[in-house]
Amino acid sequence: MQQRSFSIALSLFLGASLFIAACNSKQQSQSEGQTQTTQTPAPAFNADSAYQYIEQQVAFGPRVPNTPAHQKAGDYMIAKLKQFGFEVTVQSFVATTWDGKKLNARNIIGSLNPQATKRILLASHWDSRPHADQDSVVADQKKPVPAANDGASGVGVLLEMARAIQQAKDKPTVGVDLIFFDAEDWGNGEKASGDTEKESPNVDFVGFCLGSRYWARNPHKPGYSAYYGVLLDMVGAKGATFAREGYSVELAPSVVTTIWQTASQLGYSQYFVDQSGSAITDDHIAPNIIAKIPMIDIIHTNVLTGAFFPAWHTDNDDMSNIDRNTLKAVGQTLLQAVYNE
Ligand code: AHN
Ligand code: ZN
Repeated sequence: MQQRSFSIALSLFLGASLFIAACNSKQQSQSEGQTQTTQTPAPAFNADSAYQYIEQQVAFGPRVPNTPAHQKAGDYMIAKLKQFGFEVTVQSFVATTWDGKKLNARNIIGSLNPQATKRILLASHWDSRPHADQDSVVADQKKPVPAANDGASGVGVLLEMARAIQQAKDKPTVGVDLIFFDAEDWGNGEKASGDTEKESPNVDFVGFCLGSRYWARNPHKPGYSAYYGVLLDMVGAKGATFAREGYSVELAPSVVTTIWQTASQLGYSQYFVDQSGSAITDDHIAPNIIAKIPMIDIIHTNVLTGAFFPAWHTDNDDMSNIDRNTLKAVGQTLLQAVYNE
């Protein structure tokens, strides 16, 4: 009798332990003196799908503010976020450029688990640069940039993450905010490079990053904060290399470590290289400096020269630059990082 109640107690105990372990897969378990962490596997990131989302943006034409292509692409992104079950906030504002133009701009925000207090912010700019001023063909320098990599790639990766999460059986426990910043790329390249050398990091750099500066000063929800943030910029080119960007290391070192470690665990170290890169003025600066959110920039630079990809700010930044393997490395790494929290 005593034996029997003991075994009932034992099986109840074992059953309860198994149940608790099953409920919390992120729990640390002690076995033979070793601490092991098991993690919720992230859903698969579909690179074909991400590629299509980039293709569709590019098909609208260059998404230069104050043009119909820009309007249509923004509407498309809003519709996709809603389709994937994200709560959408559109932040409309007028941005004044360094050359005195007024741009009708929209920051587009998609939120998952809007009530969760612990949040991860993932961002990319969605506008196209109005002038391909780096093009070697002088006649093309006045054309707008197709911006497949410098613009659409980050948005495509984030939209595919949204789709993958919606399809997944297991959902992330953290809140996730996808922010598509507008009016990033109207900057004056020459002045901006001098500017960033002078003061480091400088929120008031000439002309770039108007959308992220607006958002950091006027967050879409009062008192908004995030546990950390990741910006994607030029994340679609074949053989892309992401060195640890300088301001990211300075302002959010632990986030850099987390993301590079996650990439390494997934076997993507040929993309997320173990190397320090230069400091780049981008949409992560204002969130860090103004909104006090530790945010890093995953940005493709050449490991030897530090230059951006060859078609940067040229008429050649079209779909021929986009490689599904790069999209997969970035998207799967970020999905896993989200599911690790
Ligand atoms: C500068 O050239 C100072 N920053 C690069 C920001 C950028 C432009 N990212 C994409 N296009
Ligand atoms: Zn650009």
